[in-house]
Amino acid sequence: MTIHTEDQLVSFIKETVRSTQVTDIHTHLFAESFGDLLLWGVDELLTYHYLIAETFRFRPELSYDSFWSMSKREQADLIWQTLFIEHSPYSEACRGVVTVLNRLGFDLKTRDLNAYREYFESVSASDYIDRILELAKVKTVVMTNDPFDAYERSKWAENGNTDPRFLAALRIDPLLNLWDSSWSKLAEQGYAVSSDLSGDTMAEIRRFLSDWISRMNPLYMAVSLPNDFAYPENSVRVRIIDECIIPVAREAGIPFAMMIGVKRKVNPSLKDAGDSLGKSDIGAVERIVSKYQDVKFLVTMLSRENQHELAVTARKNRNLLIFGCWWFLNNPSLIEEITRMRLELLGGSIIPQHSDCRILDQLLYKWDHSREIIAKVLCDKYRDLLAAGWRLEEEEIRRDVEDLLGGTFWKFLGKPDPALNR
Ligand code: REL
Ligand code: ZN
Repeated sequence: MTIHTEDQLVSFIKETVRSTQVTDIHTHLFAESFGDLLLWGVDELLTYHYLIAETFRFRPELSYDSFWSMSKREQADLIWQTLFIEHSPYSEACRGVVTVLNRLGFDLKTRDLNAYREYFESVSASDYIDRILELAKVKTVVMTNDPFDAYERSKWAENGNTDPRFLAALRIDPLLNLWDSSWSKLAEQGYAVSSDLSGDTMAEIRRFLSDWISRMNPLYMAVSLPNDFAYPENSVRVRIIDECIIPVAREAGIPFAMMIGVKRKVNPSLKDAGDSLGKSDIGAVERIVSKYQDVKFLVTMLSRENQHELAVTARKNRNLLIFGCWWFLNNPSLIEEITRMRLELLGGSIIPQHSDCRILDQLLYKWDHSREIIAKVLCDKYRDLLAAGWRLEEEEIRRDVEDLLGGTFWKFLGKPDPALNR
């Protein structure tokens, strides 16, 4: 149907963005068969590392050790008291909890955490997964799967993944960032590697990657990289990228995802909450993607300052697909700015957002909040077209939104969206 008025346009876009099912291309969630690796429920929500960092800011007297020696429930109580009762929860991470509780139908007037807890004690993981995916309208969740983690490896050995709504991504941070300590983990798994990369080491790393690709069937291989990531460079990391990651990605026909700009452990006392960010050299991205034009790269960068040049680099290299507003960028003001700029430079050939959820329930807020902004930006873009006399068809807008929320990702992979056959 043709759209004639602005009102019609705005309500159609809002409704379409709200109701379109998403492929969430990067999360830290797991399928039910991974047992307690899947985090869910209000105490997990409250102890999300974003909220831990915010709590310490309001509690100068709180020692790190005393916080870490508390039980999860005690930590959650303290965070609730600090961030939700003694202050108003308007930071994005706090607002997220409010959105989730609201979407689950809790009475927010009572602010009674124990009453909210009761619900989670009565529901099974399996029912809760169904409920959240349905409410969040997320059809496919891409996990982050770490073959260096012994506990996760045991889960792959026991059951693996049997839920088609969850798909794997092979995460290889230790291989590229911590070779000095990770080579022995490969050796323990039976790969003939040595710390100085001599002998069969490179071939054995390739064998390790191929074995895990066969076991997990990942959609891509992924790594987070520090803000001083350089390419090319005379380093173990770059040798492993050139001699192992690239050939294996090419052979398996899967992209290499680079998440660039993290500074790990700037405050180790905060544990997961202690990571930060820094500006990176876009030249490194330019050089690697243009050197390997037959390999696909998914790239996200953590610093706001890198976003414009990353979008321009994508214009020059069709084997580069940029994705998401990662971590410290996942705030309404920045999502809006970045999404607007990307659509202006790249049209729909982007993945505007991923959730990065660590806790299942967060799918509700991360996607609700992002959808609102994506819809707002799209309204402006289509409004400009309407004003310039372009004929707008509902079907075409629906197609474009489906692409932004997953279709572009599947086309880039060269695979049909598996959710279409479920
Ligand atoms: O995948 C990553 O490296 C990051 O997204 C995580 O390490 C980070 O802690 C995450 O919670 C950010 O949202
Ligand atoms: Zn992540």
